[in-house]
Amino acid sequence: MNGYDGLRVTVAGLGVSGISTARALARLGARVTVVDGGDGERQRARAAELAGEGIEVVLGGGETLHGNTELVVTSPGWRPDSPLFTAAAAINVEVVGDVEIAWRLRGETGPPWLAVTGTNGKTTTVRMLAAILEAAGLRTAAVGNIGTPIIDAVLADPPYDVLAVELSSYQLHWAPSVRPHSGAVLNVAPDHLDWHGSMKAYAAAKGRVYEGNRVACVYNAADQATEQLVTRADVAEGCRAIGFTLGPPGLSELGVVDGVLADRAFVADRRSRAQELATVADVNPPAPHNIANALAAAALARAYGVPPGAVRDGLRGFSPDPHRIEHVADVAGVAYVDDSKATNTHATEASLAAYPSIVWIAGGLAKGATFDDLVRGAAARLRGAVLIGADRHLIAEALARHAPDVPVVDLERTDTGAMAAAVTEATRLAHPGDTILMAPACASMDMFTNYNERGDAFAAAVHGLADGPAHTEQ
Ligand code: UMA
Repeated sequence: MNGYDGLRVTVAGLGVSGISTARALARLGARVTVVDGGDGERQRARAAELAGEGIEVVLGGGETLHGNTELVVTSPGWRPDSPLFTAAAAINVEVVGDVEIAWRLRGETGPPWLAVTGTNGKTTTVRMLAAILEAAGLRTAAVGNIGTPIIDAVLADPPYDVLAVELSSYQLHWAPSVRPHSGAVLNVAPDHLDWHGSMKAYAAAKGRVYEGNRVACVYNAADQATEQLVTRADVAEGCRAIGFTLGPPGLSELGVVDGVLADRAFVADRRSRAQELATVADVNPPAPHNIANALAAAALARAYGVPPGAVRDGLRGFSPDPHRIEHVADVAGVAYVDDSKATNTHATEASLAAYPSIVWIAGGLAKGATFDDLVRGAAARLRGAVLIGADRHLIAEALARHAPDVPVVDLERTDTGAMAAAVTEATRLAHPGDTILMAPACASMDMFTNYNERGDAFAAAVHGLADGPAHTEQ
């Protein structure tokens, strides 16, 4: 007998997390209905599969609450003001996310969670963390927002020793009782403001990763907002605040000294000594933001008791995901760089800062962001800009205000050839020695399935250039 047997549950969303939640709760005896606003081929195929497992699916709806629901489990992408949740609140039905269900099922009794959130770098950090834990001989997985549903991970048989968990602000918003072993906020910059309603609400959601931490709250010494979130968190007795810095580490910090990643937090004689963990050259690529990711991953691993040698071996064996400041090709003296993963201004700022003369391909879904600071900071390095996607006018307006002399090509088309056209236009603007940087500062879903597809389209267009003239017909 468990708390879900016979419970009438509505699962909002037939995506990665909704399917995992529906299956897990149905197996526990819950009477599950999945609702989804979509009614496409993909959803119908999934619905048929779940129907075979006794799970009801309602497509093309999801605004009204299904009969006698006692609990709503939402997928992270659903906005908190969705009519379904208003309907649930009106009759006092609880709404939580799949991460909350994972915690309720096995949080206290299953593998400890080493949890990472932040505006940028969390996927890389979680992957680095998993690599380090594996190098220490532990059975682990990188789960959560990274794409592997966390319910599946907590129920895995045989069980994991420890989990490297990526949590988005959406997931944290819907997960009030999660209490990680240790947590890290890498940075906090404006993103997803349309979803959360305000910067304050967004930061507060991120801060939840520190709630109930038992060993370490890991923060970024260069980002005060992360440290403030630690001070506001309610943590277990004895839990320590651990900073990471690109400079020499102070007491209870991890940092960098003479090209060495050094730990002054998890060594007994830390008042007088630092422990070498790895060298900067062990981090791939050794760019500053990535060294910060490595330090955060190392801090969480050390909080879990991983020895220094495993930190080094894990980092050495780690290779980054595609679409993160990825050099695609050089054509006629121009470098083409894919940073499709830069879905917000904070990430784009880091990649624009890395090149002296840039033709910038940008645009997509702005998610409530403004672009003035970004454009003002990069104006002197812009050779030109090519704008794509639904909210490109917002970037065009910022360029007109802060970089009026920079030539801008405004691409109206949104068909499958649009990225090739953008690459062609950018190539026209570029001079030898320039970098054509696709770092959109926006989400991709107006034109692509996800940022991977957007990056692949860019790379295909660049390779098309190298082979001959790019496809430009309308
Ligand atoms: N849907 C509705 N109505 C809505 C919103 C969505 O019916 O108002 C339906 C869609 O038709 C779709 C389903 O809900 O069928 C999708 O749900 P979802 O958007 O929550 O996506 P999932 O497939 O469940 O994936 C989610 C995360 N997605 C989001 O947070 C948007 C994935 O993170 C995550 O990997 C997965 O759970 C497993 O945990 C992706 C992401 O973009 C990578 N995250 C954002 C980010 O990293 O910036 C937060």
